[in-house]
Amino acid sequence: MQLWTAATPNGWKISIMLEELIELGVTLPDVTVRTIDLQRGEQFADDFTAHNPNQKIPVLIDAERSVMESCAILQYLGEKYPTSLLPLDEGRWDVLPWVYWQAANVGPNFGNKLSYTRYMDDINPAAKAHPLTRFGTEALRLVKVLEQQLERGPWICGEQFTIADIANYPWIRGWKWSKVDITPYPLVMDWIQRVRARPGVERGIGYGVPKGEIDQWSEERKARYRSSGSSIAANPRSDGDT
Ligand SMILES: N[C@@H](CCC(=O)N[C@@H](CS)C(=O)NCC(=O)O)C(=O)O
Repeated sequence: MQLWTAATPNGWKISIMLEELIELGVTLPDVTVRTIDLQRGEQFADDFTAHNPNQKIPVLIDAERSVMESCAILQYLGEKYPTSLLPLDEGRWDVLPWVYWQAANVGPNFGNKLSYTRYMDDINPAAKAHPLTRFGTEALRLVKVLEQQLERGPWICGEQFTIADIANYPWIRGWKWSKVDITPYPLVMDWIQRVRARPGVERGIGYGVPKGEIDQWSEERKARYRSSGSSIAANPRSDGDT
């Protein structure tokens, strides 16, 4: 099995998943992790595009099958290696809607808020005002929805830690980087600590990041992400032309 990924929220979903499966006693096949250099545009290369026409990480390659979209990969692994991370009976309908919710809402809104907050220095502030308000307001509304959901139990879907927690955590944990102030939401703040305390999560968010920078990036790394973010956020390529 191969995982083509990078040290970003969508990439960490899959590394957390692999490590959580190992925590649950699953014997995985050998997984080769290939780090894709997004700044250099490796996602536009022909070999990458052949596995993911959408030209974004992560991609899972399992023999003849290539799976794109981080949440689809979570479901693929959850179904292939059945554990409490994804019930395969009726209970999957408690979990999958929150995975789709992340893909359709949390990822795009936190991602766009992050882009306008950190990566678009060359756009004049007046032009950024509307998207900043729009994505910031919606990101906060989603955090409020999460706060209400967490009234039902310690994890997003109740008593079990599932792929819904894995899908949402990497984006929500980056609230300071996205400048989405979640501090008025104590259940979300506690949930972040609870997820972070899991050994599988600790190892998963360590993929592609030096040990000392798992929770706090160095200034040099922040600057690197800022510069790669601005070129990636404005990159229209989809023709494999590097
Ligand atoms: N919906 C996709 C989003 C993937 C995505 O946006 N990946 C980013 C990194 S987090 C990427 O590859 N960006 C490179 C680019 O846009 O050129 C998923 O969940 O897999």
